[in-house]
Amino acid sequence: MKKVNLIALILAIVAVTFSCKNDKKEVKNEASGVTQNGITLTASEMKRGSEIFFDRCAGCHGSSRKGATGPHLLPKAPKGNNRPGTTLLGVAGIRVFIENGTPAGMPEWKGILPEKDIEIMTRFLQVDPPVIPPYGLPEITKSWNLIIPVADRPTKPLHNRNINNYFGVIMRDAGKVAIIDGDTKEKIVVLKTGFAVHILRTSASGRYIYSVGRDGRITMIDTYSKIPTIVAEVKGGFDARSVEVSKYKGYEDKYLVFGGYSPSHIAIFDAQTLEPLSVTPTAGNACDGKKEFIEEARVASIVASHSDPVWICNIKERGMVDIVDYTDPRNPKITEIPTARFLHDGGFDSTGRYFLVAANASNKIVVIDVPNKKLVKIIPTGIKPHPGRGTNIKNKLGNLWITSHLGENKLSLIKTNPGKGQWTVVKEIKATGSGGGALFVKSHPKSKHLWVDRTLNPDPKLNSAVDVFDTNTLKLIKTLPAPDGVDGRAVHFEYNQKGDEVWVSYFMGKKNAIVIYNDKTLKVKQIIQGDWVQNPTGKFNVYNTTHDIY
Ligand code: DHE
Repeated sequence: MKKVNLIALILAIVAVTFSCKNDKKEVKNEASGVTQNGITLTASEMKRGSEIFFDRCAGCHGSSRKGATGPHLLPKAPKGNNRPGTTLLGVAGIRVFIENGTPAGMPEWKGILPEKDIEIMTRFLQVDPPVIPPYGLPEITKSWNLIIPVADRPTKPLHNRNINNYFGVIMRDAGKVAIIDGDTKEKIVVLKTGFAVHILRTSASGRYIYSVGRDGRITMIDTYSKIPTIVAEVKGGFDARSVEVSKYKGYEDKYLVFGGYSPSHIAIFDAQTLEPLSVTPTAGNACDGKKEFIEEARVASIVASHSDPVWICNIKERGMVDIVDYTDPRNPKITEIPTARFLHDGGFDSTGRYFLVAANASNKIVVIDVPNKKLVKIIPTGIKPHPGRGTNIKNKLGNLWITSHLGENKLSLIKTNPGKGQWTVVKEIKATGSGGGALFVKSHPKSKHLWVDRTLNPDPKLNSAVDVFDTNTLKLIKTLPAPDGVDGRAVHFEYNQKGDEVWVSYFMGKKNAIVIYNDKTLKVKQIIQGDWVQNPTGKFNVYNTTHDIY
């Protein structure tokens, strides 16, 4: 954050502390809008405020604004919370936070959100959040749209392309997914998939690509048709970040699981048609045994075991790892493992037996033994670990799973194979410059390189570059700035099927791109740009996603 912004922020905090805002609570909910504590929003401003909040804020502050990774944003502080209510901040105080971000990791929204939206948010955050209507199995079923029934789909690919090297690339703000042929680098198609798509996952056979967006919409894409085609859609909730499929032998391409942020629930679908099968709410007690009941218990990352018919679903605010047995998908059996708060993202070790997930409010990584449904260890690493799915490398220290950190400049390397040091941080390394902001790390079993981004670092020099380390020496080999003709923030990596190319996205700039590097020479191989490349974020190679290669 710039120095002048920091001063503005401190002034705002001082102003808040001494502010004596009118805190009369005369709530007047009208069909036409809301008036509360002297603040008025029209119905359309409430609608726009809710949209912006779900898109930009709910991820960190919670769908009901009670706080998660970020603080609560309620007019009055909830019981036991010492952060002031937003009415104390007032319009000017809220504006300072939105425009400048915070050193704790909140981005600066000035220049990203239009001025009109910022103004609406300064008022929206001072009235009670809109009530979230019920959304269960009947509502999900109503939203289900089977566009092409299974019987009408091809039985084999209607083209000669190599589906295993297809890349699904998210064009975040456009709500689209581009399918790119990784062999020829041609854009095959750009499909409209839903508002602010977040991740893609592929079916166990690799035939289908599923997307999930911040609007809770799941879209199913068939890669066997001549041009990849949307064959089914369903809305699993109002807000979501995760989707996964059954990968255990005998269950390939059978079931799909959806992790709801709002409502907080696990929903299971038929993976061939997206017909909804069951919904299990995730509200419950917190992991630390204090009998604190948590209503907003959002489902963060989900992975599918290859060795058992289970999904591992991470219940963020409760700090519970839920092992979901999908053999009876209408009545899934769930084993809950108490761990640490707030669970976010994670992935498998190189054997696929252990799952490692970030508990970002505790600055720890949790290790789960999947076949035995047991907690192995909770490992302190650094401020706000953010591994994505993490990545696995091997050198003289052993088999290592790596996480980056949002809150500090640190990569923690955890030994995963048996022997001295197993499940401890055996090495820490630093990327270039200072500060955190790293979101993703990536390597490949065939590569000698470890790639790291700094997407949320406030320094444009750092957030537009990527660092590459040698996996043997663990020394930084090169910092690669954005190539000529490309700008924006570098985010997320994906290898191609062969493991000799690395694809990096550049988003939130004027010249967004997907940059393809030769992993051996670290030279740019190709830059993909065009009108259709709109804020590209996650990239998912079919083979690597299907086989959990990272
Ligand atoms: Fe993500 C993964 C949640 C912000 C890009 N993101 C995930 C996962 C979760 C999550 C729970 C793990 C899914 C899984 O493995 O099943 N992300 C959230 C948030 O709550 C948060 C912090 C705020 C929000 O409002 O969404 C957030 N994420 C972002 C971004 O700002 C990113 C950079 C761009 C965007 O989409 O807005 C972003 N998240 C990604 C990507 C993945 C991801 C590319 C998949 C990584 C992978 O390799 O699997």
